[in-house]
Amino acid sequence: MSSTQSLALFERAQEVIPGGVNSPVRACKSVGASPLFIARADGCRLWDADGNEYIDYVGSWGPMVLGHRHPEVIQAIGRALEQGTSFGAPTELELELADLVVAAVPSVEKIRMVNSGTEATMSAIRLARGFTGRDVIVKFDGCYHGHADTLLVDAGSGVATLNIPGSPGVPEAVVQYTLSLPYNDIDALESLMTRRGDQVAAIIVEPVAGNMGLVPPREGFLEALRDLTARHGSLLIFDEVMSGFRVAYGGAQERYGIQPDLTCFGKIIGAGLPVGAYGGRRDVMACVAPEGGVYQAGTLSGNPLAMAAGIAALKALGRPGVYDVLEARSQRLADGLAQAADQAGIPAVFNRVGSMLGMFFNARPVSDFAAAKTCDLERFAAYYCGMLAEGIYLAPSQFEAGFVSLAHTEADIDQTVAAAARVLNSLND
Ligand code: HOZ
Repeated sequence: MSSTQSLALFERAQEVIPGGVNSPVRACKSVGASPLFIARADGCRLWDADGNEYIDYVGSWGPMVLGHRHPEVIQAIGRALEQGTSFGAPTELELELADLVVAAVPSVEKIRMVNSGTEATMSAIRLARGFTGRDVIVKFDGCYHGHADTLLVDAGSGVATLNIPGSPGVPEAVVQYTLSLPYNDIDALESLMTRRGDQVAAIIVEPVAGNMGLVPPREGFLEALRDLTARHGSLLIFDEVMSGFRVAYGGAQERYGIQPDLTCFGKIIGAGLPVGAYGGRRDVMACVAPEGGVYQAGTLSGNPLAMAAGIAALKALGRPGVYDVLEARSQRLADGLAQAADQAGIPAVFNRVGSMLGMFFNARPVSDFAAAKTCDLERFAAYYCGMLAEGIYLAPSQFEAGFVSLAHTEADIDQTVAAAARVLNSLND
């Protein structure tokens, strides 16, 4: 496979873009590779600038639940485009998308559209502080809630990939109120809430953690979060940027039967266009300006192209049977990969919730960030490069999740498993 064009573009990009990329993990540094420049995508496939074809399990980091270029999404964007690209004024489209989310997610009574997951979590934190009059925020090690200053503490995703604790440029004073606990550790949570519960504005959590690889919530963890926040008058914020409309139509909160006070959404509700949103209890959302005093604004919020794409995607995802198909295809992939690793004699852990997957080169279960960090990252890098050479496009970091879409057929899954078997066997040589 030649990568001449991608390499040349990366050379040029490094001259004018920091690290040659607009988001750090894309640089592929931790797997010792160079990024592919993508020319186009269709269904579950991508083509790079050199014309090489790949089966895609990144799906633009999650939003492509329907696959790339879903016809209804493309048509909806086309129709919206004819009317104009941005008005900075209310539209019927944003109302329609809000109605769809409110109908799908019972804990969300009102919703505010923004432009990214980062903006959604940042705004939800401000709202929680404004509503409760408290300052302390609790998060979990290895969860990533975007790059707002307050939340860049022991974060996953790119921060974990680069193996840094936080970021220069974030003043100590800004994160003094952010406390981070081990994911899935109910004892640590209870102990903290007993000591400081009356100072905690909110606990924010990825109900299915997808930024330290894929780590499911252990039984009772989300229930404990709900119970402790309610008992101490703190808000529970679910960051469903990845899991919303992904692990079930109503997200992780539907799958696990837990109602948070606030929920953050991201790219999925815009079918991959730049969208985010935060929503929740009516009394809490009433504090958002102009209804209340907690300020948050944005010219591109509720952008008509993004709203149109999101409406089409949510309507398609709401059809009967969609999540059964996703579940079955994802199960087939996870089982196939586990069997391939087993036959190759390579210790590996496969975590899966719906169509979100994580593969760790580790003999022991991975249920938190500490465990994810003990995995064999060199082996992951070799696996990543081997799979890429086989035409399988994975996230270039063990601290990211993989995503199956409706466009992945059983034949695509079987092709992937066969490739993985060859690569895993070669890792043993
Ligand atoms: N941190 C993002 C996913 N967890 C990756 C963003 C990107 O590179 O597009």
